[in-house]
Amino acid sequence: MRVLVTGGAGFIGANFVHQTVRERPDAQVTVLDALTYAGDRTSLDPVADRVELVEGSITDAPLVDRLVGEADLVVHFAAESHNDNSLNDPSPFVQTNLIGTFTLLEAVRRHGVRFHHISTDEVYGDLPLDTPDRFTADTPYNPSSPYSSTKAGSDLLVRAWVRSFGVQATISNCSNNYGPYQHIEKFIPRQVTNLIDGVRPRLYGAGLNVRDWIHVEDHNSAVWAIIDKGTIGETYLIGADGETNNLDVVRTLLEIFGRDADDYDHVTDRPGHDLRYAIDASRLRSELGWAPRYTDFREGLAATVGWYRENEPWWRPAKALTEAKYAASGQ
Ligand code: NAD
Ligand code: TDX
Repeated sequence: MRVLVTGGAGFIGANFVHQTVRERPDAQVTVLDALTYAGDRTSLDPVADRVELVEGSITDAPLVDRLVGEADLVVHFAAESHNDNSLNDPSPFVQTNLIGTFTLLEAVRRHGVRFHHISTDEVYGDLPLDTPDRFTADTPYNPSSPYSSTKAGSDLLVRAWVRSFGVQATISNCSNNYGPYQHIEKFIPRQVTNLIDGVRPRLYGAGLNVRDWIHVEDHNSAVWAIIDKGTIGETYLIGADGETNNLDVVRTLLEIFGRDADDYDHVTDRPGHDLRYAIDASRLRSELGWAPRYTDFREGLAATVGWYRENEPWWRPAKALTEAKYAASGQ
């Protein structure tokens, strides 16, 4: 099977390519990635002999048309993915997340190629703290940020292309991922690399916002379950019952590093900061028989800390610039 992975040099996409090469010996993988600040070709070094990397944008219609025409399956991870960046400059979010997804949809429509669209739980907006409510596929869309609104728009494009043109597509909306190869602008790797540098972790506001953490390997095994067994046109929510507030994440990291439990700082909050995300993934479990393997969050975090300790050459070049950008926003 010929698989085209967009955004395969980014965090989740690179882990997906590694998992695919490991577990699907028949897969021929091509990655299309623009290698933005968030893409890193070295993330594919361990599988370089099995993967072709094409440097280019999903908004480049002739390139996309050629690559889609050579594929049996497109798995679409490419996106601008960071909320804080979308608040500073929404423009690339509209280009990549909306125009890029449109460009891919037109190509899979022309060539009749199976498409899986990777999206986020943030399309549903946020939930109150301390309620049992969770997102399901029936929750109305209510995105808060330029990032989540462009992801919501991309999901709606996919749904319309399925209904209007019979495109063979599925969608998944996943909760917050953690694991190896995540850009250090994101919450967990930012605090891990701060702690490696002896710097105190930075919590936005009071630190009580809740995220529903899932290990990236579990996200990607769910994506394969949907590709293998999912129903065309359906939306599947992916989550692993990992609700934790940001303060508890920081406290767990401080404990792993042997630091004092109060060794962190509160910084300026994110404007429009979503309070809580929580996923009801019961459909994925019952209909497709999927289950997560990383069920102990502390263990998964400790392994992730180990990865960042052992792979400093991978993240070090981005650290100073990433922190300078945060410092300019008081974060
Ligand atoms: P990332 O920012 O780490 O990687 C994105 C990749 O896309 C990078 O390699 C980048 O170079 C590439 N890219 C950006 N613009 C491109 C363009 N125009 N053409 C081609 N490639 C381009 O993101 P991630 O965290 O790996 O997220 C991957 C996908 O998963 C995104 O669609 C995101 O919305 C979704 N998602 C992420 C999370 C999470 O917790 N990180 C959770 C749920 C869903
Ligand atoms: O330094 C920080 N301090 C802090 O308290 C940073 C960078 C973040 N935070 C908070 C904000 C959030 O409540 O931590 C939480 C997680 O922040 P991010 O890592 O920026 O993730 P989030 O905004 O929740 O979005 C992530 O999950 C959903 C991904 O970046 C998205 O791509 C995905 O769709």
